[in-house]
Amino acid sequence: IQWHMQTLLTDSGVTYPLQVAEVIEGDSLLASSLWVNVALAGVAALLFAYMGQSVHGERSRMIWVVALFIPLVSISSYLGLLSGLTIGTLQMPAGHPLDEVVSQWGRYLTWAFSTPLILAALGWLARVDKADMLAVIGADIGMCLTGLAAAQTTASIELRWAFYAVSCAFFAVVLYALLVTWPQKAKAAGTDDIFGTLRLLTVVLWLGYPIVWAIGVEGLALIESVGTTSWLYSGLDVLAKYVFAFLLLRWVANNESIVESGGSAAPADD
Ligand code: RET
Repeated sequence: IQWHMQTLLTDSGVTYPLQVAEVIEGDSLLASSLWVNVALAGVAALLFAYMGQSVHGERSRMIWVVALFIPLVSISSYLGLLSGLTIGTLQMPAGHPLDEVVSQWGRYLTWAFSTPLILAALGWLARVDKADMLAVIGADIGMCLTGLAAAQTTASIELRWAFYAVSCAFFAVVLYALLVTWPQKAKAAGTDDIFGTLRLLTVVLWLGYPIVWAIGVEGLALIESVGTTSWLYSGLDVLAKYVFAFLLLRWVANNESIVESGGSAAPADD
């Protein structure tokens, strides 16, 4: 792949999506990390569509709709990467361990769509109010977009890590809500059991993403292979998206009365 990239770049100076797509095809580790998710997201979408047939209440259906969109966004995201449309090569600034990096920037872009879906589902489950939801989803989108900026910045190594730090600050807002404020609301809503499980899954898996960024090709490049970096993200995605959404939907389908009634708390604000 290194050699292939080199020829592409010296020949034209620019890499076009078509050429990048050829590179992906030539790197079976990278290609498999992407195709696996297209396949699993397809299975998940069909399964969730089927599971949704047994859900009738409005709040339950809202959760079901966002859960179904999670694999659909994922298929689009991975096809973007596979087609070369959302992958590019970047010349790294001085101080970066690698000269040239294959950046899967489409990942960061589509996280701005997929992660709000996950948080919306958790927020509705815990019956948080609209202001809480807005703050957390706003911070989450900020995290994804500044993560995208960190990956695409080539002006200097310091600026790359500055964006990384801002992204972490946004992430801290999300973690605070998931660990501190939302659990109390879930308790009042009577959904604290499943919320606790999903929160643990989410917090542990989401922490994996900034770690992969930091040790992977875009960060310190302790892992120098783009295929391995990509597999780590893909593995996290499988658990944080399809397994997460499956557990959520199965619970909602079996406990619709709790979701609709709002537990022992005062009536919801909406
Ligand atoms: C980045 C790098 C900059 C610092 C931080 C990050 C966090 C990313 C996270 C991503 C979660 C993605 C999920 C996708 C599912 O579709 C952008 C890697 C904090 C938490 C769950």
